[in-house]
Amino acid sequence: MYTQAIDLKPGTEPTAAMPAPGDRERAFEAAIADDRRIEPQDWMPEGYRKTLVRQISQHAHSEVVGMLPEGNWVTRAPSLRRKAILLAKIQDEGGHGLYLYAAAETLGVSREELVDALHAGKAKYSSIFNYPALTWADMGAIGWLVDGAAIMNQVPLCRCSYGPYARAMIRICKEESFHQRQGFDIMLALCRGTPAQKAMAQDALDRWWWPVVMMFGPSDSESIHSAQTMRWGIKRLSNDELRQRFIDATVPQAELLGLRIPDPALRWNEARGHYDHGPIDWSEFWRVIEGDGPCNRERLAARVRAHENGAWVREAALAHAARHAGTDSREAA
Ligand code: FAQ
Repeated sequence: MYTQAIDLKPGTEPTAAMPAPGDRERAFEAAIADDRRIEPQDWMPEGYRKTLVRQISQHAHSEVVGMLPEGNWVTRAPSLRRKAILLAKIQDEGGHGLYLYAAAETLGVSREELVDALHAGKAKYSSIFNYPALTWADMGAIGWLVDGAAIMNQVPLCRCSYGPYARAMIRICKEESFHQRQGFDIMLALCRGTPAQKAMAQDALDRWWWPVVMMFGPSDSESIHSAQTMRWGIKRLSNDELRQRFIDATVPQAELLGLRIPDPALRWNEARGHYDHGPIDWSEFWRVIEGDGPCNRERLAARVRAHENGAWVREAALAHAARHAGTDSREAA
């Protein structure tokens, strides 16, 4: 994973005023045990720092790459109102990327290093954004299901042990909630429309359901990071627990829409108090995250192109900042 390739700044070196090594480890463990927040200036184990850089930057990349499938539909939205809403949603996603890169930077990595890792294909982003958005109904399915899954995963992250990540998640979750509703609203309009529109909504659900179910990550028995991340209070619920919560919440919504979830094994289990679901095709999941999904190459190429095309904006901003810094120092003198 790319965090190994990134030269993380070493943790703050102890000074006379700082606790001795054994004490600082105990202080960290006590903060975790008491459910207190760890802040950037606090001592933290290198593994904790690296795990956060990995997860937060993967999350930031997902938000930014996640703008692409929807970006394709801005010019084809069916009305001015739908277009304005979609534009606002996509802009929110860019904003989420910014908060998250900023949260990652508090851990001693630069945004440039993180973005380079993404463009070099070393850093992951969510598997879900490697699927194509083929019809307008996909804008509904992405909002309803992808944002719905994102909220399920992200609400517990508001209680993450790392302060900057937890605080970023609070605002992100509020915006994701609007995103989920706008998606459901698109689905509702289609399902109340003509038979062709309802069929389009069903087709989108058929194509997005399983990729969304996979989005929560491998099953708990295969999840290499979960045990440690949960012990550190980064993740609060396991991949399978979140997946189950998502399925339980979404089935009644599909019933309300009059749509059929494409899982013949899906049924309510009275004894468990949850829906049982059919087997997940994990070979597809691993293939997609290893770079061989339907749109991996296209998504990465689009991000690299956008970054190259934006070089002049970064250069202009730096030149402007340098000129102002010069003016300020002349004024101070
Ligand atoms: N895609 O041991 P675990 C959104 C990787 S935001 C790709 O279980 P962990 C908003 C994992 O990195 C969506 N890779 O890992 C939006 C690890 O590989 P590594 C993003 C995945 O970290 C909506 C390996 O598999 N949300 O949608 C995926 O404990 C609409 C083993 O897995 C977040 O990032 C996957 N789906 O749990 C935007 C939330 N799943 O790193 C636009 C924060 C697993 O060792 C439109 N992240 N992997 O090489 C998390 O909660 C966790 O990182 C998980 C994975 C749950 C994603």
